[in-house]
Amino acid sequence: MTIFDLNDKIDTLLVISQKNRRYFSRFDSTFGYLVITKTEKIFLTDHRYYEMAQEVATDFEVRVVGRYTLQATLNEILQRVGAKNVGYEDSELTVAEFESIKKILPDFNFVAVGEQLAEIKKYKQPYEIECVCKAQAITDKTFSQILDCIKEGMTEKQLSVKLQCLLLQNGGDKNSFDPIVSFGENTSKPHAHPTDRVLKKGDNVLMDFGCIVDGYCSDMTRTVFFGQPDQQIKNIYQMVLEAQQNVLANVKNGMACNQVDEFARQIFRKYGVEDKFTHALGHGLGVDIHEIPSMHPKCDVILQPDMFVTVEPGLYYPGIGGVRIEDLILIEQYSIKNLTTSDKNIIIIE
Ligand SMILES: [Mn+2]
Repeated sequence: MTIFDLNDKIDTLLVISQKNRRYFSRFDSTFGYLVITKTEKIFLTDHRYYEMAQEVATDFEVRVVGRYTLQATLNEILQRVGAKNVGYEDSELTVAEFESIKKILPDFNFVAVGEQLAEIKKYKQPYEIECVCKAQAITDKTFSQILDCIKEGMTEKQLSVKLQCLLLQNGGDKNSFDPIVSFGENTSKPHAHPTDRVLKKGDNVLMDFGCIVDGYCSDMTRTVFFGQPDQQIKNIYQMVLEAQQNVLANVKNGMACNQVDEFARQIFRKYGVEDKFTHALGHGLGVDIHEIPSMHPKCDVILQPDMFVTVEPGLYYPGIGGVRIEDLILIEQYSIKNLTTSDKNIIIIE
């Protein structure tokens, strides 16, 4: 499936954003333009990237362009390929960027294709699946190593740095997002920023982290206990685990996201704690850490083979703490593949 199958109004796609340039060409650069038609693929970039782009973006004709020659070169190429209706990334460009593009390319009609691009990116190619699997394997390995690094008196920030070092040492190219690391009462904030809060016996420790390998993200969350937890937070953990297991046992190809979300919510409803699950069940990922679909009660996107989604129920009690457990799954025709292999039974670090 290509963009031209999803939008028959356009004859050419102009890619400007770094993420989508990376997506289509597999080459990461801070400056460049892709011109894609049904038969031609051209990568314009400057001298800093020219040689590398030729090596990596092998199915593109790579051409050098400077900031001062951009207008003339883009016009010349678009005319040569016979462009009339040019698809552009309305969901990636700023208003100013789009205005400036229209100004330097006045002879072409621009058509917004952001939604169709997201639709294409939703289904992963074998190469993309391989990258995400590698990234998640590194993330699981990092989790197994971080448990030995959790020590009394360390701060959330220090644990976050340790996580990031391990992700890189294990082969990650960089973080897929700033890790969320929180202790004790701070774990009730689902997206807590690490602070100088010091780890004490009896705290729970929430870690949500991932890395990028060859442009593709991983994502996982585990909540562990430092010393014996009190019964209340242990109960919270068991409810979250039951909700996640109910999803993993039932999710399959062909289901709507809101149906899948309901598998978690029905467990929480049974215990009367539904109001403590305050976010969506999960999300797609790929070159971005959050891609479509978002699995929430109003999302009717159907899960289909070659889509990734995270499954991350959580319960949050302000002043007390929270628990989230997140796995990353790949939808396959007759089953699902859970990429996250780390243990989910209660882990108590003594
Ligand atoms: Mn996530």
